[in-house]
Amino acid sequence: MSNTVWHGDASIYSVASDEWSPSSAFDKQAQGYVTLGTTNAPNTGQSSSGEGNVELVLHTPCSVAFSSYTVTSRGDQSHLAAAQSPAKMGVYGSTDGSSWTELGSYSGETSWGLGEAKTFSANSTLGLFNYFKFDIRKVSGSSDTAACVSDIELIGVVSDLCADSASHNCDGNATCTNAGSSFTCACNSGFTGDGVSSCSALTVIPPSDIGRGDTWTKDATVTHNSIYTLYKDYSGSVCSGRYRVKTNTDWFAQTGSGVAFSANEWPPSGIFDGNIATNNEKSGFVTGLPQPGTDAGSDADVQAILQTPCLFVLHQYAVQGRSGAGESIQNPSKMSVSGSYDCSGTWTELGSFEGEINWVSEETRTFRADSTLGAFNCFRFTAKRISQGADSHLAIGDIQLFGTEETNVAISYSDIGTGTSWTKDPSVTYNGVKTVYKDYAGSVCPGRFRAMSNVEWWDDNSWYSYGSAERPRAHSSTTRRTLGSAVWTISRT
Ligand SMILES: [Ca+2]
Ligand SMILES: [Ca+2]
Repeated sequence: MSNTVWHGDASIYSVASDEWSPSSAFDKQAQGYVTLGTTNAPNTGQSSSGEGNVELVLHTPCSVAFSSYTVTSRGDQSHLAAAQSPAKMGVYGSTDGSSWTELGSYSGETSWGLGEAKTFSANSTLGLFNYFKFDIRKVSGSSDTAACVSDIELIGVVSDLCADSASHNCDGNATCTNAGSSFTCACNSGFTGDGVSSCSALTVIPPSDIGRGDTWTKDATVTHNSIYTLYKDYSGSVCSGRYRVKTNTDWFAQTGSGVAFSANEWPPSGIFDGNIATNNEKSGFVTGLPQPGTDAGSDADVQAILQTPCLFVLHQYAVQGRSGAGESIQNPSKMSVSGSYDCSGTWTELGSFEGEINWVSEETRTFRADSTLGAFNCFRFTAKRISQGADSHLAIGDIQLFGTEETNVAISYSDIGTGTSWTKDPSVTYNGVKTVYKDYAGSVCPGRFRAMSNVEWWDDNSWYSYGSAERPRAHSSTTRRTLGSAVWTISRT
């Protein structure tokens, strides 16, 4: 990476063979890194009084302590090697890419030949690092010009704690990342936890066996933006019930709600069917009209809404592109996901991504959602850009939701005590009638339960106790005595 635009950078979608990108400084090849002229100011020559700031940064998967480094000038044109090579440079190390420790520097190197390699020393005692910054402050020529290096080589020792499971304590379902003299652990996609003591598997919805997009039922009685919806009933053990998908946009080869799917239809039910989106299988979604690319002036608003039969806390979501290398440009590069209750009222944004380009066929990318925002049963995925510059159809091959199902809890206790064991409490009234309470110490919703009514009950003979006759004469003995058997089912709203 670099803080300065480089020579020949023509496209964000690919690196040209003659491009002088930062990666060319670390490839052991003659092709090097060149900044884009003097348009980015800092490529200061010897005759200038100031200093430049061209940063060339390398992030390494292993941790490194290096004692020397070799800088090689460009090898194609001697007058450019003499003018553009770094005359003054600072070298820094970091474990996070933001906090830097100076490891070495040189200055006054104004004489560079064609493809000349010069070796400088660095302080290897300052520790292990994963980020290395080479800050070019002066170029070798007199005038301000582009800065160029053909290659930079680090010579030192390498530490890779993550290479051996005996040297780190990450969970088996976590990924280890070297960080200086230590390492970090993060649970893999589909798992949640601290990465060390636990990474527990998240629930996936819709379940992978819910059925391909063309097995869902078109339903003209429920519409979204005047477009019919599609549903599928699932009876498995995970989040069972009716799943419904809604979109606000016509899709490719769309047929009517009373008509069978066409051969090359791309319905929104294909987004949530767990099947790879392939031609003629109705297993993915493609819009009928072109949608904005990354070069467009404004975003699209292509909605794919999944209504789920259970309340679900979303931790992650996996987006899969459609099958076919040429079609991958249709995959979303920008998307957000929001949650709501019953697809009505307020939508809460749970996550988003942007700049996701260069998809390969059938690739899956997983993104994090904010699981602290609560449980929802409607999830709206809004696709805003496709993954190429120009407009084209937008495709979503599949989306899987990773999270936890929120189960309903019954507030119904056989051990709370019969109604006559509750305490009468004239200090708390309801419509002028005293109430009765019971302190419950069970595991679900422990604390004080209070029962109340707006009318006096049968045979209430004392404020202080229940009389033996305090029972309904004209009704079954359970009607009024067993206050503790009232049953409510609560769910989160
Ligand atoms: Ca090179
Ligand atoms: Ca699919």
